[in-house]
Amino acid sequence: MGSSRNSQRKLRLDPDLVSALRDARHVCVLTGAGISAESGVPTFRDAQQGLWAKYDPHQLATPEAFEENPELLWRWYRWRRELVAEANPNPGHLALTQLAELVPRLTLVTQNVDGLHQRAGSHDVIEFHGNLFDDRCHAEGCVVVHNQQAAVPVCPNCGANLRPGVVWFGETIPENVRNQSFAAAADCSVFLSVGTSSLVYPAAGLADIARENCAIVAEINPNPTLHAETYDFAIVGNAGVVLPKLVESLAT
Ligand code: BJW
Repeated sequence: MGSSRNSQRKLRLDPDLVSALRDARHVCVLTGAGISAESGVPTFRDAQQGLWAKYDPHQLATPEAFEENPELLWRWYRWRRELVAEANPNPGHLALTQLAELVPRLTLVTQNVDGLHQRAGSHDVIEFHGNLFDDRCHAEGCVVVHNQQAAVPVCPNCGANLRPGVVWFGETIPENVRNQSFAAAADCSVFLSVGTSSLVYPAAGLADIARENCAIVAEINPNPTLHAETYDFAIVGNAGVVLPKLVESLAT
């Protein structure tokens, strides 16, 4: 694991980040698919497995793809539901629950739809891109509980196709979710960007909001992103290793 504070502060990285966290009034954490990688959930931009290797997730995760071939999308999402149901939270998820106990305030915003933060014990998680296990009416947007086994389930209220309760490309982030996340990024004193490629907006813009409001921004990722140079810290390593170490340093 290595790390680098912008410009000259390379060698004093971790102690500086630990003391920033120690002094923090409000920590905002944005997580992406990388934090669940160590639970065995493939990241969004990894090569997909098996049957799905031939599909580009960018092309599948759109309302247009669903409207063109809802059965294909349901097969993709059912496969992912099964995969996530068999996965367990890892030390990265668990460390964030501990971090929440060690700082005055922590807001956890996740782009992940897998629910692993909640299963690890995190509370009030803001699910920026929805939840894999919700079913929503594609026409009206309401979440529906049902026990249909059909290849493409339908809304019991209006007969439109049901779809997974996630946010696809070209769809807007629910207003309350967006507002809460933007407010937390603007208010926090430390912002941690964990396991995300920071390619997808508006989530990727949260770190910029934090920086514009004078927060210390740190990235944790084994592969530094294009944004890393502009952040205060870029810790190169797996979330499941770095986050427990950060928490351990903070607690001692
Ligand atoms: C590890 C690790 C380990 C590995 N430890 N790390 C402004 C500029 C440009 C474009 C836009 C813009 N505003 C809006 C857009 C359009 C679009 C967009 O951003 N496109 C870009 C691709 C350019 N955004 C939208 O459409 C959004 N809607 C919107 O903005 O509405 C207003 C609007 C509408 C229309 C036009 C314009 C504006 C909605 C975005 C919805 C994204 N949805 C998805 C799918 C969810 C459902 C599903 O799961 O199927 O969300 S896409 C996918 O990407 C998923 C993820 O949450 C999201 C982010 O991916 P993430 O988490 O970063 O994963 P990866 O795989 O990319 O990266 C993993 C990282 O982990 C890597 O860096 C690894 O190195 C790292 N890693 N092991 C730590 N052990």
